[in-house]
Amino acid sequence: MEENNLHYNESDIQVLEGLEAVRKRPGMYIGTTDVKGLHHLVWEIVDNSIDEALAGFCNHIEVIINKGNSITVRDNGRGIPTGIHPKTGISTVETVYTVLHAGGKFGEGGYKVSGGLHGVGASVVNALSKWVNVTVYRDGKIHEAKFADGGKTVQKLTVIGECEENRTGTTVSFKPDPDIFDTDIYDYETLKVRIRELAFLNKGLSLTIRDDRDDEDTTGETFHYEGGISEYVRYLNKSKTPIHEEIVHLEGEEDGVMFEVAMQYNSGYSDSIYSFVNNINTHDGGTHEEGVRRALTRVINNYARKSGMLKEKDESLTGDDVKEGLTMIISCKHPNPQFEGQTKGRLGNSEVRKLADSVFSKGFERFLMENPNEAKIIIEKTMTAARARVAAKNARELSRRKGDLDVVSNFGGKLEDCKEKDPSICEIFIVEGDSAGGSAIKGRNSMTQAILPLRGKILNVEKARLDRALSNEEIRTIITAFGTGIGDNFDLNKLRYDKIIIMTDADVDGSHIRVLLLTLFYRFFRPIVEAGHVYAAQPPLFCIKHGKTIKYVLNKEELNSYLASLNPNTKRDIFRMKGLGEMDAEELNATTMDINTRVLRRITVEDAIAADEAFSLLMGEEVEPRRKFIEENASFAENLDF
Ligand code: 1YM
Repeated sequence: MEENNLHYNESDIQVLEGLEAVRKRPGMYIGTTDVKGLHHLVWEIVDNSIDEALAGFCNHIEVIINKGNSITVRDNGRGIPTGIHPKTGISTVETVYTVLHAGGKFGEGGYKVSGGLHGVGASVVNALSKWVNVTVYRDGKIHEAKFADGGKTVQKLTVIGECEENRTGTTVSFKPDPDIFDTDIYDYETLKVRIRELAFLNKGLSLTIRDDRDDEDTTGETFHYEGGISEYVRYLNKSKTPIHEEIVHLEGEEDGVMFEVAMQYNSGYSDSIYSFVNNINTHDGGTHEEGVRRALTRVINNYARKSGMLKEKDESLTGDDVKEGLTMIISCKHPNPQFEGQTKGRLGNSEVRKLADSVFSKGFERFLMENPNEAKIIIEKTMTAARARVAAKNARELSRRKGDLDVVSNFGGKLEDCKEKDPSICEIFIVEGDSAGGSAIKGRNSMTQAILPLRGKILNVEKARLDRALSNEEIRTIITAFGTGIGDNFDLNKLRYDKIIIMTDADVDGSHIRVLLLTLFYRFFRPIVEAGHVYAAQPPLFCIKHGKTIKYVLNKEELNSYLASLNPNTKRDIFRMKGLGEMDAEELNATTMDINTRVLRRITVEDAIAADEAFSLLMGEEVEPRRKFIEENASFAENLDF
């Protein structure tokens, strides 16, 4: 046996040259030699087990990170064939592990549907490893082959023992070559996420992952989903609120192409649509996705019209309307997939478009017919999306006609923070406009007062469309500044300021911005409002000077009562105050910022609710009040970035 290994013949030399090519240009075969490439090796081996599972011979795959960051992959399939391969004259196991591109079809029947980014296989892993051991359980025997230093055979396939007649499978262990890879440390979480995904995508298959690097005795985690991609959809909707119980699951097959889709709507506004071909994520979509999207829009429109929910005069629902709040997994298994695009992330096979369309439309039509209650909920959801879209468009056009475009500009929030870190003495002023922002920065106490100037006034706080609101730079700046996080991660204890002070002009535009901010706070930071941290600065309308006294008052009533309190013979000057933007730093400080002279009004939850209601009206069902509101508040409506 030992002797055998030292004899190289003609074909051995060819093989070594092949593997040497892989070592010279590893990037060509596995993409990168960073941490991503390191993990890629695992998937190349796992892919062979997945193929065996898809062929119907394997139902359990195990991945173990061993001490020293070597990997073991084990399956209970038929075991790689152990006989002599007719073309190479060496065992099939050795052929698979040493001949480049030999991972494809050897045996009869069954097609390779899985496959990594580069469609390479076991021989590439061998070429890039310090050592590889392959053990095959087959025909009651345990066979073993060993390779080292970039794929050189150090032990030809040898029977090393016996096993039960019915025990079959393949176990492969390998240690990536540290000379090739930038890092040799495997990340459990990375492997686990993909293992779980593979379990979702291949129903009935059990996949186990275990980390043996520390001394603790772990059993690892096993993923197994009888429901396949339906359970994937349920998993993705776990932290959301589904609007119908049953997950729609449709599948079909034609000419060896398998197509499957699972979907469920939730009450949210964003969509999560993921598609896969042969277990690979097609992040740029392709024909399978196109077929489904087309069919979804068509079937929903047909049903909505037939059921009378959508009237003759109503516009058809768009592709965007029907995917609001939709969680969907599309999975296609294809014997000969054509991947297109820069990153090969799009399926190009044109016949799949028709298959996807027909499987989806037939199945989904039937689902709607058989589940009228769920159908109604789904159609209503898409019609609400359509109404929101139309309302937003109308609001824009209406104010555009009124020539109110000048107020449209971009925020670009830049926080001027305070130096003090103790939240209990810090305050943040959210200031309307750049010039007021500039004066506020000059006039502030920089130890305890932070300034966030808002440029223009586009704020996206469209009802609960959280993901879109988060794309607004201003809102992100506000979230960052507050420090509390939002949604599930919200933590009031992390609030970085004791007072959040909205500083806007005492005019119509100022009050609009205040409404927008309050709505934002009410929806995303309600506990901050409830705890009484939010204030509105009250810039004075009048200034009275008499002798050495300067007195600011908020309104006419206060002015009158103050004047009445003075000696009628006192000589006094009364000034009407300018807007925030026209005050210099000193004036701004004296009137609205200095804690000794300013007037703040604490915002109550009721104030915030009132602001929110103004929004709801705009987004609401009732057409007439909404039209009136938009007309009366054109510039306000225009400032909403729907
Ligand atoms: C831990 C890695 O490689 N399992 C595996 C691989 C093969 C088979 C079974 C298999 C395939 C076929 C017939 C066939 C492979 N065989 C080949 C080749 N696990 C792992 N399990 N019998 C067994 O495709 O017809 C390549 S991979 F080429 F030898 F058939």
